Amino acid sequence: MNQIANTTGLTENQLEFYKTFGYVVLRGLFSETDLETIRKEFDYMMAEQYAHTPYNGSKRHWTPLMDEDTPFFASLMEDPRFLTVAKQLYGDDVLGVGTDANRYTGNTGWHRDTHTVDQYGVKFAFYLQPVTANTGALRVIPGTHRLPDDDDFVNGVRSMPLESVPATALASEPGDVVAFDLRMWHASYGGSEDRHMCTVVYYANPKNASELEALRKQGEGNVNAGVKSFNPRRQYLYSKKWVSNPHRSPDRQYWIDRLKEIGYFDAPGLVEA
Ligand SMILES: O=C(O)CCC(=O)C(=O)O
Repeated sequence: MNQIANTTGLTENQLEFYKTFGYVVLRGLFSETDLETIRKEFDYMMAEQYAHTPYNGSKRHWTPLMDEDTPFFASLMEDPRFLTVAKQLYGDDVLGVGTDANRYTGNTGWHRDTHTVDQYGVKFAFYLQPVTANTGALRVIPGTHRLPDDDDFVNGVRSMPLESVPATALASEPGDVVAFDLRMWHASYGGSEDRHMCTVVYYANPKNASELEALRKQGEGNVNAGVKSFNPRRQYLYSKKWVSNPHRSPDRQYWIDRLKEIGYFDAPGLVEA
């Protein structure tokens, strides 16, 4: 049900599964050749961004990978393997917002990727090492993308040992991609001190005043969660070059115009000064 080989779209069953449970696993989306390129670009950009604090396993490293010095990553938001699926899930006007790379260390606690259910979309996540339930695979609580904002639930989940929360672990091999709704509760347990993980993220286009406001706020949250927490060399999420859309991509131009109109780019530190 939740498996697929190289794809340019989800089947009806997979769509239904995602809508109901909030995730789908896409098996073998990347070829060996893709993975070789991904690893090269990953290593290059991590070294570039963290020359001032080389990785020692004590703190996660994170960096966006959206510019021409990592061309394969830069192409992923427009790659039909992701964009077609994102459009199926959230509509043709879905907004591509980011591609990043991470070196995770140890467990990741239970959380959602949005500050409110009014802000939602899909994260495609792929690990560059095999991960299983007790070695860092993404754990999800199926169906929780449908839960409202609920402090009691937050406190309950976070009051217990991470691994005792009832959840599904999405084991994966390099090349597999896990897609999940940003409102879904997720975590990971038992991962190595240097887990290489990358993401491609799309936001649903806001449909009303509260969704517009939620997306504006998310811009600020993204600066805090990214640039401020991890302190990479580049002190912004989007370069001037990216926003100039050098390849005249119609998809990217639509995203940029809409994100500007919404005020998402107004958050200080989001776009290169
Ligand atoms: O891989 C992990 O440890 C967690 C990933 C995660 O929480 C995320 O991508 O939001």
